Amino acid sequence: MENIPNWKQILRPYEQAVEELIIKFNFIAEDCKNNMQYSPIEAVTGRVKNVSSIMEKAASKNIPIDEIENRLDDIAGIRLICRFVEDIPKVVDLIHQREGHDIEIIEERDYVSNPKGSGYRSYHIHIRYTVNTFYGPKKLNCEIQIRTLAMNFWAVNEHSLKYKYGRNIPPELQERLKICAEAAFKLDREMSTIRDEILFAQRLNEKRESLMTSILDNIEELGHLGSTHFVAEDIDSEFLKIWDTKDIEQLRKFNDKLLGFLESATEEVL
Ligand code: 0O2
Repeated sequence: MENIPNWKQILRPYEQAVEELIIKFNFIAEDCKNNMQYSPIEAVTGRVKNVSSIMEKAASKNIPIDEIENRLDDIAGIRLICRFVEDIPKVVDLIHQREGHDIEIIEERDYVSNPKGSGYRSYHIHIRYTVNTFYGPKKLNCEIQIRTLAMNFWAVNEHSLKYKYGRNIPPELQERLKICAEAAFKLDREMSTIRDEILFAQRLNEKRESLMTSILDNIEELGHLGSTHFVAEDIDSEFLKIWDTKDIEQLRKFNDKLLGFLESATEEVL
């Protein structure tokens, strides 16, 4: 009988890899937002495959236990979710830029242009990633899946059904899932036609929120300084009026006015 592997110990570096990669991709997303006002990465998730799923996959591919780590690509898995299908190649480019640095690209599979028979769409990149563990450096296989929100919605639901039917989904249900996959892809294409409008609205919302935060901070600060310019009721009622209009230009002017008050209030204190 084969010895039972110490899975806890084997999977530990994979946990480290997943955590590190989640942090790295979240930083990339944030930096994209700060520098280009938009990130092609909407959300980052990751997981280490559970032991029963590893064993099941290894058995289905006739992989002996001692070769599992070398031959299974997705013990560590990262999922990068995009809003729009056009974002997928941009995310792929971001990953290509890291090739040879912290990531070694092994293989790419474009199930977006060539969906699977099930209807599954996603872009897969198999990488090798080195983690520095307590026992020294270790190179690990990891799969990055890049897909849109709509593709993810489909895949997550289909995955649940696969579990329910032990991977043998009845043919009639499979057909309906294919129709759903096409509907999800149609949704992606339709959304792309109004992409600019959506992104403009998103930027406007973010600008409005940051102005609101700044206005509330400045009002609070003026209150603390007890400025002679600061008549709480007047400021409050002016703020509520402008808040009702939701007009960015008026919010900006009001915020500039508060900043002016703050400047002279600070001089008064000094
Ligand atoms: P889990 O539970 O998500 O980990 P291969 O024999 O090499 O072609 P392999 O190794 O499965 O097949 O690679 P492939 O096809 O690139 O699939 C890897 C992973 O992609 C799967 O892992 C799923 O996460 C996802 N995937 C692939 N096809 C489908 C599909 O039809 N439906 C859904 N929902 N996901 C899919 P696991 O281990 O199968 O599953």
